[in-house]
Amino acid sequence: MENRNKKVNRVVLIGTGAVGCSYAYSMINQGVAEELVLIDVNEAKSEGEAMDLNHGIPFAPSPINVWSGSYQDCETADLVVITAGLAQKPGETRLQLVEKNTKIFKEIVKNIMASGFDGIFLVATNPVDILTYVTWKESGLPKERVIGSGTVLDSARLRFALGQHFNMDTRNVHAYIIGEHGDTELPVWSRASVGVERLEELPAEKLNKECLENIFVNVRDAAYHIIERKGATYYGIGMSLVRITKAILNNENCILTVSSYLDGQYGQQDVFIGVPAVINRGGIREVIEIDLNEKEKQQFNHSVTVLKETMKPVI
Ligand code: 6V0
Repeated sequence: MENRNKKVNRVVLIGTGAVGCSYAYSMINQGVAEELVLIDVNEAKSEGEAMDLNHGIPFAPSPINVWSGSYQDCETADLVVITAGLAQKPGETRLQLVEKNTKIFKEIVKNIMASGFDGIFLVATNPVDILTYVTWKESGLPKERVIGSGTVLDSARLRFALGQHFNMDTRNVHAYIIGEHGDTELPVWSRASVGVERLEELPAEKLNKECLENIFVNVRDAAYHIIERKGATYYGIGMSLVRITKAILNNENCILTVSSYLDGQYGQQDVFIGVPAVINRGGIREVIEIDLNEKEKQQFNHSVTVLKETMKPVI
């Protein structure tokens, strides 16, 4: 009789490329959901990935059903994660992908909604802020239930870099990157802290402005550096997506810099962009408005302008 009324958590993953599979692999290793459905336009690929992943399940922390499915499986899904589409080629910006991936997304979201899906969307495909907007528009779901990975990965990269600089556990580093997941993103130094010390109050011998700027530029350009070396980035984003998934399915009410719809916050309207938001089982509970300094405000507004300009031809 135990668990008679317990509903299992079902996650459907669309796109079993490098990012999708890194996500699936981390999901299994972290024991996050009970069901994981894999869908790809290349069916043989999603079938092969499901078979391979299943052979690791005896070593997973908890049981999980993984199979290669169809859009019909989205009907009862709690969460649909989209990592399908084209990736950046060396030297290509995320924004240059916009037209091709918007077309792919319109088709994918139509198929998902035709199943009767009524859960939460999590989008990772680039340019992520724009494709999150496309997903929201095409799905007709409430804005709270459409989430982009935003700058969660960028904030993780920043925390890692600061952790290295101070030789401190990244979990004790609090620092946010906000804005477009891309070239116009910005660090919110005014709110960053390591342990109990605010970064801005540290003496210059511990951290000077030039050093901070170098750390940020390396974080902002990390994808280019990785793509130059190995062709793509996927482990970091895979784990970032699992972090967001856990926040949703476990009703965590935790703060992550996801791509969220702005409806007046930060003085902006009608755009999805990376900002700190509280995430729980309902999706985005609330967007947190940081009191930015003048320079940060200008940079953030510039980021919004660039996104809106890029979006115009496809929306
Ligand atoms: P990949 O390895 O080429 O995988 C893409 C997958 O999508 C392939 O398996 C395709 O068959 C599949 N696909 C294409 N069209 C469709 C369709 N219509 N329906 C279903 N499946 C389809 O790319 P990779 O996994 O490396 O990257 C995926 C996306 O993630 C790209 O847009 C990247 O730019 C983006 N990233 C986003 C990051 C973030 O922080 N948000 C980080 C890294 C990559």
